Amino acid sequence: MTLTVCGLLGSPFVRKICTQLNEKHVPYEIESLSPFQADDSFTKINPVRRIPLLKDSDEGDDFILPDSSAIFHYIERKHPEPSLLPDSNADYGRALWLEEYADSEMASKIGMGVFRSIIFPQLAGDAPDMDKAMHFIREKLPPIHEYLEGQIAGKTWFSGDAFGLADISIAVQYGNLAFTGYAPSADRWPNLRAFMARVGERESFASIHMKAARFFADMKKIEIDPKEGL
Ligand SMILES: N[C@@H](CCC(=O)N[C@@H](CS)C(=O)NCC(=O)O)C(=O)O
Repeated sequence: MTLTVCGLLGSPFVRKICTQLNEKHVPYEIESLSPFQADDSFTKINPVRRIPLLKDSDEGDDFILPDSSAIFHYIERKHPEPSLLPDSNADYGRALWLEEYADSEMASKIGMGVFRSIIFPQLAGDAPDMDKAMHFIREKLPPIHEYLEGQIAGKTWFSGDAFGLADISIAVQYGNLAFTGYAPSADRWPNLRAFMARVGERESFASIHMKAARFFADMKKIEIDPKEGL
């Protein structure tokens, strides 16, 4: 049995799957695949041309699954222990909602707004677009931090008693913010920052996050005056 996660480690969706597999101690391989450079065969596998993809040798060469949500639930079914889905119906529902919130709202504001503005120009040898990134940090991200601060207040994990789907989906998005040098203010959103510190202590998350961080280590980062309370 060989599982292969295809994509780039800079993608939060790829690291979501790596973190899940690490939690379960399921061995896997990583195959580098850039959605921006892949040939036409990629469109046949995933018509929206996004990473990650998952290959599973048990299912034959034709089985290549797109989308981190489809992949996550496929892996939960194939390797149920330890479960990363909550037991109670309410917590299960909440975990699905928070996954969706992270994958859509957070990814669009963090990924498209901040990460791409800082990292993509530098990959091409250009200066980062600090103005665009700061616009998103000032105007678009505070409501996200505020909502999540309320959701995690008084709790260890976002949904249920154990680390799982919601926590991973949210943490990998904040991971991409960390690559740009920005983290939400600990004074303004203390519970959120404490959550990120807890996740950062987990080997499953930290090992793959640190591996990805090495790609961005030498790049210019965002610097914010703490007085701004961002
Ligand atoms: N809903 C998808 C989103 C995946 C996604 O947006 N991946 C990004 C990389 S972080 C991508 O492949 N982008 C390619 C593009 O925008 O052309 C999932 O959960 O896998």
